[in-house]
Amino acid sequence: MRLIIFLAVLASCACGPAAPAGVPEYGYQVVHAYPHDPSAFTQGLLYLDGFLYESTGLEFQSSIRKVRLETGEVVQLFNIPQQYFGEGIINWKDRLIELTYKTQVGFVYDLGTFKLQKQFEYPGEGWGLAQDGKRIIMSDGTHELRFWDPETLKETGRLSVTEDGQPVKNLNELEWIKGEIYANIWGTEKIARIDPASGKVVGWINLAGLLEPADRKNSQPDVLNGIAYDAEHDRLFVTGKKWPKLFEIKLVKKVN
Ligand SMILES: [Ca+2]
Repeated sequence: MRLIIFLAVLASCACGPAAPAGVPEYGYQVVHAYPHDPSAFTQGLLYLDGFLYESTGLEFQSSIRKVRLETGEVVQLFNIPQQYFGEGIINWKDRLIELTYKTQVGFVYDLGTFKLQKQFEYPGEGWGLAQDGKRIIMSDGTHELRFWDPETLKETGRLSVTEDGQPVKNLNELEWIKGEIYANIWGTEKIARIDPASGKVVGWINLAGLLEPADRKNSQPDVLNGIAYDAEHDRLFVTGKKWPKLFEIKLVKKVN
């Protein structure tokens, strides 16, 4: 009888008031794995009209590339001047805009030819770029995102990104997906889903285990870096620095 009462108490606890709702967590399902250049130190990634556009970093190795999704083939490439460490890229109209890491200089290229059109300056470090159709969104490694006018590339505002009132730092590669900002947290296998109005993290995506140990061993890959979204077909792509694969994934909400 005592056991029955104990079980009944347990059951009533399980059915009692819910704990305060935490930030939802998401795992993933791999829809498809595509080849990715294992020498590409990925910094920025976007999808446009059937191709990926990717920027790579490190001094002497930085480039912007147009990549065929299905094969990973680099169909167009521009090596940026050796003294610059390339960072995030984003498209705006017929242009590609790119950041550099610590040199406080950005570049504007012709989207079709990759011809350098101009360079511009901004304060602080440059990490990631995205755009929401009206604004360019920029990360600098802190917990703040900057908004830029896409034509003038001047700052128009900032957003402090928080979880439970605490700053979420190391915001890196960015993507605008269905009204949210996705930001991978540098050095982790996590992507934060951010409300662009409040700056609050509204979801965490955990990509642990996405790149299998065998793939890590063969090509010395680095951290997760690179989020791209095909809005027309609702496809989400992720990869990492020197990863031999680029994945299309679907998010799977975890049940607490
Ligand atoms: Ca991106």
